Amino acid sequence: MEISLKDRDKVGVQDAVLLEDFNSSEVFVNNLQKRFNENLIYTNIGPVLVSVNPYKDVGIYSSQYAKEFHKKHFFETTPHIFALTDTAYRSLIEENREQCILISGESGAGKTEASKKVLQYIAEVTGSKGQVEKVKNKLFQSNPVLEAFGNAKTSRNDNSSRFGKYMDVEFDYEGNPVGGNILNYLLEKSRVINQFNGERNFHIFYQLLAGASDTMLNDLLLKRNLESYYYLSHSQKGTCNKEKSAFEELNKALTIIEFTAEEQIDIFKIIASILHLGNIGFVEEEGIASVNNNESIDAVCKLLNCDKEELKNALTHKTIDAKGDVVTSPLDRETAIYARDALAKAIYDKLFTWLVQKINSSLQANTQRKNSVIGILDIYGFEIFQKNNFEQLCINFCNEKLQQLFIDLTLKQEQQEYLKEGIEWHNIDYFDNKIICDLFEMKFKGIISIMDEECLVPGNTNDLTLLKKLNKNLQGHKHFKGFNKMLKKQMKFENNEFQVIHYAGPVVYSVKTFIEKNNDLLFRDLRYAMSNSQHSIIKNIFPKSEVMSMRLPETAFTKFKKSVNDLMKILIDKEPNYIRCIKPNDDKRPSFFDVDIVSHQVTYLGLMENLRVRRAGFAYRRSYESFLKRYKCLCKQTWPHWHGNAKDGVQQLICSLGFENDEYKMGKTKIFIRYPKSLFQTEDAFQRKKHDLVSVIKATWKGY
Ligand code: AD9
Ligand code: MG
Repeated sequence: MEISLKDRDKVGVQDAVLLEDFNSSEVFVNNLQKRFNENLIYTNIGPVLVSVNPYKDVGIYSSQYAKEFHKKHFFETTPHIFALTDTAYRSLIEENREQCILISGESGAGKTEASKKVLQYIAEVTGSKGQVEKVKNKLFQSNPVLEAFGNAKTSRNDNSSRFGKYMDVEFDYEGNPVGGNILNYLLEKSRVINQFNGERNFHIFYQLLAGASDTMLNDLLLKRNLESYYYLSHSQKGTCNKEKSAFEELNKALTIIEFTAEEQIDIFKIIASILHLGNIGFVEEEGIASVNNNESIDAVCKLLNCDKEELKNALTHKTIDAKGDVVTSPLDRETAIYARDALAKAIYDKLFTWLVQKINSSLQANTQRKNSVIGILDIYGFEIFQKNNFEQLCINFCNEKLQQLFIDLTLKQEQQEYLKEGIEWHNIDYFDNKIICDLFEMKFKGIISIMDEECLVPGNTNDLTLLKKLNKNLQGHKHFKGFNKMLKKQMKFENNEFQVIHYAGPVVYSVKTFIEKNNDLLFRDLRYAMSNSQHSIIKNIFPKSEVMSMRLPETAFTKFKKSVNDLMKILIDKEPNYIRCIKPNDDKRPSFFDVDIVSHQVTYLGLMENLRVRRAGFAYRRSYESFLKRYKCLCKQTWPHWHGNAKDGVQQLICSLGFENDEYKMGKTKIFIRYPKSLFQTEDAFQRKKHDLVSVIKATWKGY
């Protein structure tokens, strides 16, 4: 680690634990800014890596650059994503400890780019023969596929991932990648039918229309212009050349991941059918809807290989099976549109999960042996918008769970290091957000239970009855606030809203559409029609067994809660490596650091808490060998060579430097230094000495 005297003022410290004032977020942000201005986008907080998105090429990801980090100790390099990945990789290979790399941050902060750099580094330092190369290629190519179907342009990010992703990379005993597995979370399927101003639908729709040949478009019954399709007509228009080459790349990637030619055609038929589905209109007579556009429904039926009359009926009727009494009733126009949109969303969502499963079967390692794993998590960060809805509640719940894991693992890790080194451990005071996780997860009385009850219990329930129930049950909870008529003036929210005080701060949620989104209903008639389709993928993703099942379907939030809890079980057994991504401004502008925007993220990423925990004990620790190697020139007894063991050498060195007893502790393999000041003084002395030594050498040379 280099902390040269003159650089410190200009470029800040590369590890925030070395900041004199570790309680001030101002000082912390200022340090990030200094570094950012010098194109130093990475800073450590101990082992945690903070990354500030430069929005430009800073030239630090070449193969040559990667080699600089290989097999170097974490402390010997500058903070970098390659350094973090190298540490994780070596712990896996040398110490057989399974790893996970947890990447968080808000939209546009650079999470997905970071996950690609992690993969890049792994590819750089591992073998390149036959099967290994093939696996690496597939791991890489899974990205363009998932991004085509799972990413979209939003106001925050032109290539925003609209799903959460956890990817395991499996390694054999030689440390080469031999397989992988991907888990996907909560795709934002509502984007298929509607997009906000200036945003777009998922990339694939534009890629298909721009990139498909005329013959292919003809076969899919499509026209090239976006305006022809209702589901695209509101979205911002895209640039054709980029979409065209992306479509080519997608086709190549699908082939590398071993999707057959038929499967590829079948996937595009589904995408086309969704566009046609959106164009199906309805007319209403005496409250009864009927399809008014035969061309579109014909196209859907042809592409999905399903029966026209059956689909027409399913779009305009609803069958309810109440204890054996089967009743079919017609829908009005509004409900028919709702049913049509629900079908489009369900098809897209299920297609996405099917794609992930297909990728997984292609990535499966062809060995029975248990391989070791590095998991990479690229998941939505904490969201606080002007209007927060059901989706934000799910996402923020997930972030509470990740924070819980973070506390658990970081404190545990810190404690384990002290134990391992034989240093006394004092309990650290921190905010435990378990109380907020419980607010969501408590049986019967938690937010999720109450929502399920309102959704699943038959009766006259709606968003407002749900809110009433939440208020009644959770009133008085320290982290929940319902609307209070008496305090109306003081409250900063409306009577259809409630507030959760998250670990990262208070967030107001509107209950509007909560019931609909949690129910996530697709009428049985439509599921039935899909399960009768002869299209190879559709009949697979709408299995008959599910349609016939009489069990009440799980609600969206409960399903999500289960998948998040499964994820926690996977992560808890692994050694965590954290990358906290920050975006420097809201305009995707290079070289512009907005202090307010960064400070906000520093708070809800929990970075100050993180720094405090790290500093509660010893700010700095280093192995005896590397400490001695760097500073031995500062003591007569250790310079130029120390012949005893490194620990004794460091003891000598420390004594001659005049460290007080409470300033440091000697562990089994490392020295622990309490205050950065002591380290800085040592470093400054070292820099002066180095300068003197260089002058002596130069003078000696001149003499020759
Ligand atoms: V979202 O939650 O999926 O909307 P991410 O994933 O956090 O978001 P992403 O990785 O997609 O953000 O980064 C957004 C953009 O920032 C990229 O398209 C790049 O243009 C830019 N970026 C991110 N990281 C880097 C980097 N290390 N160097 C240069 C970067 N540019
Ligand atoms: Mg992303």
